[in-house]
Amino acid sequence: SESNSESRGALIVLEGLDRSGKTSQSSNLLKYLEGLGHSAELWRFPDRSTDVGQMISSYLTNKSQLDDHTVHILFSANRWEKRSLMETKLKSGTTLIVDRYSFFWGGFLAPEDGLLAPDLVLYLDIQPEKAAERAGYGGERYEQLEFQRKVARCYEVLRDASWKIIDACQPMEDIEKQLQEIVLDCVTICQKGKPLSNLWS
Ligand code: 2DT
Repeated sequence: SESNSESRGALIVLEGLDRSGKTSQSSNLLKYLEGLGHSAELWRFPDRSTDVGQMISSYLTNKSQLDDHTVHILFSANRWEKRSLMETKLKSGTTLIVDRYSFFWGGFLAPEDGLLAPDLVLYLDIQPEKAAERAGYGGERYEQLEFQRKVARCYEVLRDASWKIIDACQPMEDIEKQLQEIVLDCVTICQKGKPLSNLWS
């Protein structure tokens, strides 16, 4: 269709264990793209500002108890809440740098079917033991070595050949440079009109 050749922003996702450096590198990337004159925004999931996001947040901070399946569906619902805004932003030419998206833990469940597929997934690769040595796991429910080990195994199952795996134990500036190069390629391809697609389709 005609819209397939329209310029748009890129959907760029950073994944990795807690303390792998996603949040710092996401904001570096935002500054980098803005510095080049691109329209870009930083998003993160869970987005704790929505109603569903607040339920997730109170679960993560141990203020409420929820069954695992319920939590997974809430994480998914939280992405659905933002789907149409996401599409609008991308189509209006804004690149989204997303600090975690659909791949963490239960990301292969049926409720994810139909969410927008990232143009790029950057995986900041770190051993759970190394991540745990870094300052301050924040004390949330999932920020424990045993759980992070399970998450690392989940990522191994979920990730495919299209993911860019970055060694998260390199000096920060080196990581930053590698990310910039890959992201700029992706943004350029999307500007040229790469069609949007859905996850798992
Ligand atoms: P932050 O510390 O980045 O706010 O993440 N999580 C996240 C899931 O279990 N499923 C999901 O789909 C997403 C997006 C990972 C808070 C925690 O939420 C977890 C860490």
